[in-house]
Formats: sequence, C-alpha cells, structure tokens
Amino acid sequence: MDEINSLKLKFEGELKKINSLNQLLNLKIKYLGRQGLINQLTKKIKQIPLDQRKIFGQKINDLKKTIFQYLEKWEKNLSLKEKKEVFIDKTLPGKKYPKGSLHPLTYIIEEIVEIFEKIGFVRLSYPEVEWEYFAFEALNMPKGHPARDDFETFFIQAKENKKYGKMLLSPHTSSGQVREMLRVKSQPPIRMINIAKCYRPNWDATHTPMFHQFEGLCIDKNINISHLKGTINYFVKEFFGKEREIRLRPFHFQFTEPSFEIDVSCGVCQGKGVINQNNKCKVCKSGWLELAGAGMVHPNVLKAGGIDPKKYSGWAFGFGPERCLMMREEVKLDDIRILYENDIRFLEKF
Ligand code: FA5
Repeated sequence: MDEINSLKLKFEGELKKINSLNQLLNLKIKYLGRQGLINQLTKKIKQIPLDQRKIFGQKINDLKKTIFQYLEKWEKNLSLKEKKEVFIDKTLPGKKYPKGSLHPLTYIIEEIVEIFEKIGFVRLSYPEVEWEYFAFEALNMPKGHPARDDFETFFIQAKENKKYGKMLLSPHTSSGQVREMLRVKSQPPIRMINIAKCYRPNWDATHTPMFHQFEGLCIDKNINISHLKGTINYFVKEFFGKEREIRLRPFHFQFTEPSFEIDVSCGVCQGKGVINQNNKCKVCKSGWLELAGAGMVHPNVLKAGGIDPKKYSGWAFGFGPERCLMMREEVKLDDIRILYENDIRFLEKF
C-alpha cells in the first residue's frame, strides 16, 4: 500500500514541474500507458496476501482516477491551438483527395483534333449563337424550305438582323462552312475541322438537346469524292481501329451534292449484324452504325462563300463525337444521355 501512496506523491511532484504540452503527454504515457507505472503496479497484485488484494486493487483504481482527473484538468486549460499542436500525429500518412479529370468528351475531342491535325487540318470553332443566314440560307436552304425542318431549331428572342435574319442556337456545325470561306477571303485551299456545340430539341437514347459536331471542310482545285472517302477512312481506322470499315450511303442534304450518310462497321458484332449465330446485334441490328453526314459542297454554297465553283470543288462532313465515343470498342454505351447526367460513378471510369 505504501507503494501506491508513494506513486501518487511522485506523480503530484512531477505534475507540478510540468511546463510544456509535450511533457504532459509524456507524463500521461509514463503513468497510464500500457507499460506505464500504474500497470506495472497492478501486476504486483499476485504478490499481495489474498485478504488484502481487494483493497490493493481499489487503491490502484483510485490512483488511476486521480491521475486522470489531474490530467483532464490540465488539458482543459489548454487553448485549442495548443491541443491541436500536441494531439496531431504528424507521422500519419496524409489524407488522399480524389483527383479530378477531364470530361470523356473533352478527351475524345482532343484525340479527334490530333488525328486531323496530322493531315494538315486546322481546328476552328464557329459561333454557337448564330444567324439564320449562316445556318440555312448560305447553305442553300432559303426561308420556308422544308429541308430546314430536318434541323429543328431553337430560336433566340433577339432583334432580327436585316441581312442575316433571326438569331438561333446553331443546329449543326455546317453553319461554319461559309464563315470559313469568308474568313480566308474566298481564297482556297481550305482544310478546316470545326468543332462546336450544337442544339436541337431531341432527347432519347441517341440524341441530346446539346451535343457536339465536328465538321470537316476541304476546298481546293480538283477535289473529288475519293478524297472524301480516303479522309473518312483514315479517321475511322485511326479512331476506332484498323479492322473497322466505312460505307457511304446515298442521302440528301441541301448543301451537298451528291450527299451521303456515313456508316461505320459495328465493333460489337464485327460488322456481322448477329451475335452468337442467330441473335441480332443489339447495338447496330445490321452490322453498320450511322455516324455522320457528308457530301460534295454544293456550288451554291461555294458561291455564298465567294468561291468560284468552276475553279474549285470541295467536300464536307459532319460527325457527332458523342456517337463516336458511344461506338468505341472499349466504351460501348447504349444510351448517349449518360454523358450529360453528371453521374460521378460513370465519369470516374475515364
Ligand atoms: C448534319 O447535321 C449535317 N450538317 C451533316 C453534314 C455536314 C452533311 C457536312 C453534309 C456535309 P445530321 O443531322 O445527320 O447532319 O447530323 C450529323 C451527326 O450529328 C449525326 O450522324 C449524329 O452523329 C450527330 N447528331 C445529330 N443530332 C444529334 C443529337 N441530337 N444528339 C447527338 N448527336 C447528334
């Protein structure tokens, strides 16, 4: 029992001498730590005669409580700043914060730009808020022309321009074609890749109201369809893989003649249209996926850009990068809308 009393006196004496936070911490460990003096004393209980063990145990517990109370009192008097300094373990590994990354579409657009820059195309972006003239009239679609309905449009309530008509959200990147011809002061050659946001009131598994397009425009002397086909073939093989094929299907656009839709062989069924012998491929149903529109620039469009169609010819195409991303072998999305739902579980995969 004397040992307990002398330990208490020893503690009180040491506590009085304390004048720093670290000393307090060390004192706590010295007395209450696993190998501390209190535990060492507890182990001695076996040497105590049986009839005195209970009191011995109680006294040790009392001493433990007293030491706790003393320390608590001390701690309470510390300022918050001092507490932080003492109780932060600077040797612990730091917290890991999640890293941000670019949106998958931004990566895809960068990749597309690189592919076209390699063959001499220049990246440009023409306005999202556009005049009717550049979106339609300049593209051989005068007011009231039914082809304008194919590009359902969001109009903006703004003062009409006498020359250019109403203001709208550009429904396609083809609006940049005549702008580019005017930018180069009607002097080809032109090799443009125009990537911008487009807007149409659509919402389903393959359409979103805001989407992107990249528009290729090539104008020079003696340009023909084989250049168009060769360029698209090059892009598809670079972007999707060497085994993917393209096909040009006759179509109608008012601003190109002849016009095509461009299909790319499906990466899911390898262009067969079926999976496991008889099951139709759910992604393409036919072996081909429609990804773009294209054609030879209509002479009226060249004229609107001040270019002589007798001297120059050109082609243009318009792809949707969202659709391209959907059809990438390693991505295979079956609903385009997920790209714009801000679901972090999906975005984190990129
Ligand atoms: C056009 O927009 C034409 N301007 C393309 C063109 C350019 C033809 C140059 C000739 C010469 P279309 O409406 O088919 O065509 O759209 C082209 C591509 O844009 C589609 O194949 C698709 O990939 C993408 N697209 C169109 N609407 C949407 C939408 N609402 N959501 C996502 N992608 C879309």
